[in-house]
Amino acid sequence: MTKMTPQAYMDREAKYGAHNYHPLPVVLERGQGVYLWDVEGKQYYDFLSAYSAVNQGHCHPKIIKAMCDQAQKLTLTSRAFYNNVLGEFEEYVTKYFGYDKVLPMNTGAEADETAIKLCRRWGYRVKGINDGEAKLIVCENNFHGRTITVISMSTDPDSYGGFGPYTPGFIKIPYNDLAALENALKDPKVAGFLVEPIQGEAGVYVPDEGYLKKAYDLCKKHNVLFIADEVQTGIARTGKMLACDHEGVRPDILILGKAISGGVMPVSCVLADDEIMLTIKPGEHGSTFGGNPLAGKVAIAALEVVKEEKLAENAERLGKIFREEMSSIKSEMIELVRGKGLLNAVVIRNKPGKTAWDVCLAMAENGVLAKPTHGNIIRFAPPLVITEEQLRDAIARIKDAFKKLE
Ligand code: IF1
Repeated sequence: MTKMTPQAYMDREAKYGAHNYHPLPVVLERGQGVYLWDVEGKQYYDFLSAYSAVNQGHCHPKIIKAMCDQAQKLTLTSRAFYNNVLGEFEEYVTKYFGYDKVLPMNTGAEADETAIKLCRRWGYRVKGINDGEAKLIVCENNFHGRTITVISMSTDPDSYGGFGPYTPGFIKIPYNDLAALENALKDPKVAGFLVEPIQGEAGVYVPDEGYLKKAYDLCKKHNVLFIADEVQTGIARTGKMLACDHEGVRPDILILGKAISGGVMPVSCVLADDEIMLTIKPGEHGSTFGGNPLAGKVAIAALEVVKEEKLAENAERLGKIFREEMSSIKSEMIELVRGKGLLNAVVIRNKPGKTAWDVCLAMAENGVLAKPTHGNIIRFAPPLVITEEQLRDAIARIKDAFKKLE
């Protein structure tokens, strides 16, 4: 069997797969830690980490072992019956993040949908909003997933365009704008405020220092739930276990996904205290795979790795070095560098032949993988297991890519 060329792999996907992505022309075959290898054996540093799902590094041995051991025993029972793992995961993750209860799902979008349902249900059963009239405040330029209700919150035409009609009940306000939030909170039908502590997809927008805490306090003043979508910013990515931890904010509803499984399989969940969580009764929400035993064991191992390997501390320390080094690059192309921990972005002054895409192609040539968002922003998010030596090697390759394009 002759080896397929990279182009043959890409052509096959184009022929048989939906065209809902435009990937960089790299065909990957293996991953280990911070490294990826393509089908021709070329090695890369992964600076996307599957959009922050692989914080623990590719194929982490402890997580893979947990998966393989459980996979030989029992992978799925559905919630029609009990099993011996779900409770172990529920106890572990609620104590890990400090909440009464957890509702396990699979994807981030499902967890956001679950949070919206919990918030509305709390609005009706606890706050006393008329049934069917609850509203949720969201931020412009948000990204919470791709389902119809979630894109109904979006202000990005690429996300919502051509998919209407949309779910009603969302009030959109500017991000990082406390006056706009205070004004929107005057509406007594508002049940919750859903926010990303850092807007990842929008281009790693870090709000002003104190924004999250003040927003939380305003929500409490108006008996409104503060809901944090930490699907991308959570699990040590920004230098703390949660991005909300930088301001000591404890969300009323916490949404997790991506790296809670170390990128090994889809696992997501919503954490809340009893007053909120118990408003959903048996048979009113769930999913076939939500809380399956395989996911439970994988997530426990993935979360243990975060603490055992001090990934938050590593992200905090190396993130500072990354931003310093990137800010020192003398290049007309670089407009600014921003981020927190190892969630960073470089804004590019796009010119013909010198766009963010061209930079990503040049970096791939140099063995570093990253991808632009919104045309001119390159997000840099390596696995949090990266060492200083590996980071500095990758930075040298990134600098060289910029130099080649000058
Ligand atoms: C794609 C973006 C990132 C998320 C936050 C919920 C979800 C995501 C803060 C939904 C997912 C992924 C989705 C993926 C690319 C990636 C992405 F560019 F789309 F926006 F990371 F920034 N909340 N983000 O970031 O989680 O349902 O995907 O498990 O859709 O292209 P999911």
